[in-house]
Amino acid sequence: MPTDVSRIRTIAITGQSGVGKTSVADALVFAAGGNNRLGRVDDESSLFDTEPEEIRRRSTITSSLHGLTWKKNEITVIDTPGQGNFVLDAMFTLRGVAGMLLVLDPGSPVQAETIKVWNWAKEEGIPTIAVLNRMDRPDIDLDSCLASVSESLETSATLLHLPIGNGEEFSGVVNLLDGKAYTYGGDDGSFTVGDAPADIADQVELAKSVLTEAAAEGDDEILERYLEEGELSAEDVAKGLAAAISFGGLLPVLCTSASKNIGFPQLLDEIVELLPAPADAAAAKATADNGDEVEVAASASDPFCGFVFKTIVDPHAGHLSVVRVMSGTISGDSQVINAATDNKERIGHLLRIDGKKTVQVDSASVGEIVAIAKLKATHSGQTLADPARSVKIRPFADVNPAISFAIAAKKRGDEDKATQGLLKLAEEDLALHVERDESTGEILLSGSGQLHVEVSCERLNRKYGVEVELKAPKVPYRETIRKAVSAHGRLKKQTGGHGQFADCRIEVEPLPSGGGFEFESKIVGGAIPRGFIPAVEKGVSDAMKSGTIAGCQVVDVRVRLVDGQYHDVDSSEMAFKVAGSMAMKDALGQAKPCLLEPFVSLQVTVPDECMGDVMGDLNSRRAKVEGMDQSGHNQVIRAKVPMAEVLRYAPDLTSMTSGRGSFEMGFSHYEQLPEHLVAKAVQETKGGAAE
Ligand SMILES: Nc1nc2c(ncn2[C@@H]2O[C@H](COP(=O)(O)OP(=O)(O)O)[C@@H](O)[C@H]2O)c(=O)[nH]1
Ligand SMILES: [Mg+2]
Repeated sequence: MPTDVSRIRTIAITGQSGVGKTSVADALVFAAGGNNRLGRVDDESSLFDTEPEEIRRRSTITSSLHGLTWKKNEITVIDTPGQGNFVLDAMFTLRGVAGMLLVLDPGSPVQAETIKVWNWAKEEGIPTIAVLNRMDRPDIDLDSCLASVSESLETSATLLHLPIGNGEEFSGVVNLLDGKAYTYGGDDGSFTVGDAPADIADQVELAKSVLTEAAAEGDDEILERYLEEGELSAEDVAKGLAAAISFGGLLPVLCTSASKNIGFPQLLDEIVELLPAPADAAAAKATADNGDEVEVAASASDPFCGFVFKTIVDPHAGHLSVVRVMSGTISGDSQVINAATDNKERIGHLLRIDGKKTVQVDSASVGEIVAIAKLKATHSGQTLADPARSVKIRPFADVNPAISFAIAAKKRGDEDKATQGLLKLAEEDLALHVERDESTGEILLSGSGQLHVEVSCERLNRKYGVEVELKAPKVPYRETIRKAVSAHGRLKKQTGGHGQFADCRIEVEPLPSGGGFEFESKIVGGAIPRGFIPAVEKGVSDAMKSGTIAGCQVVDVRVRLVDGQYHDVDSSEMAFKVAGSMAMKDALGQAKPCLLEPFVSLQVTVPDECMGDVMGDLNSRRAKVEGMDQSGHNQVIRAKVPMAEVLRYAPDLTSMTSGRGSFEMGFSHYEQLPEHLVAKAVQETKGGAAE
């Protein structure tokens, strides 16, 4: 039986670290009868935190999915990481869902990661319900908690359910919309439904009027009615609420305690009530084959289109592409097109993912999330489509890594295995980048922070059996010259039979920055036969691979071959290559060589109050600040900074701004390295990595 599309809900559970997201996810599955005991992160029985790296840290690292059925609705919940190093995974997850549960902790102030996910959800137009979890904490001041959430998230955080009992006494909730009280006896999840306790009647009235007013503000027509009549029908309240939630003007707040197992059936009811079925979600932006911007409506009768928002690579189970069906239906044993590459892909098994388990399904319809096994040429962020309508859903935005390390395999000869394993991890983890730096020859592993890169190495070892060490990457210094010179290279060897002879004279001069390498021949009258001239050029460029100061690539040089000699028998391409190389080495020695260092363009976004610290710090890093712009409560600083000074910028910015700053960085240009830093750079370059 295909699922009724109005009964599908797909929900990302987000929020900063430690608020109880994973515990809430487990409690939802338990409340729906999807698990016969309540999974708990603390005793390693969570259905969501199952990877050894997560269990060891008691902290989610990658998103994980589980399906559940609630009153005939098929709900998929996706638990996401909240820790700053991993929170980007929540951003990708939001492209797979139609609703979000933002988990908050009444005892800990809103941090940067919560603000980030909230803003992402608003950008994506994903309606959100907040869950105030950990309501069993002692001494909760609910009013100031809601006020501070409202201020931090620039919305109106409004109770939809009022808690019964404070702290240890927290024992249930009153639904302000229908006035019913849900009271729990113990922590087995059982509850009774009745009237609100008399001693909180005033509180209920007050909270109800706050809610009504907030709902009225969601819709102009309803607001008018409210102002005229002073009250609203239940229907109007529901309509106003839905409108206010849809644009983020109101954040409805429910109360739970995951450890006491209170409030989850009521939360499930509200998920169904307030969060949209994917078929009600806004049409997705896409590009047609001819480049036109089009929209893909969540329609069951249109051809199939699916967005791959997650990839799972398991050394045993293989490659799973997790797809949100954007339109139509997909069935096993069918054929689709990868719209990003135009490759055909054969669909074999379709799977539903429940934590670590998978269950085979026959088909998936619009709005559902389904995993497709063994699509080797399809990656996260790509679109699969019916060949009849090949459209590309807006891909993921590129992620700029914040920190890079050079890796070295602990066991010699394991380099290749390490690189292959890391590339597989990067398929699952879009914030992880693996590349070879051509100028230093190092394999660079880049990610969102040191912890992210370290955890990735742990996973590499566990999943692919390779141990690697992390080192600060070498700065790719270069060399150039500052003076025009003439130089000479001559090879003359007589060994037994026929010998080796070549002779060349060159003139070498500096080119402006970015000029690269130019070579021209001024040979006239056949002083060197034409056929040998490319060999001279090859010799010259070989010599430039290793400069005289630190052995770095030499750049920004023009070389003219002006004269030479050859011998009918003893000259060869090899001999001229050697002579060219000798001439260039001679030139580099005399031409006042110097070291060049790479600069990056850096754009830092920080709250106004952190501006002074961040600017002072940038100055100490030899930054050249180019400008500052105001953006809301933030300042955006643009600067050019030596790469050597910002190899570890991410953790420093995090600590200067308590996690509220962010930055983007990209290569800019090369400049001469100041004299007083040359010795250190030479030592780092010649004697292994920095530090
Ligand atoms: N007291 C209390 N502790 C909770 C509650 N929910 C979760 N925790 C605990 O908070 C810690 C972090 O929970 P977890 O679900 O991993 O948080 P996450 O980082 O947001 O996923 C764990 O030790 C949980 O047992 C709650 O409602 N009350
Ligand atoms: Mg978690």
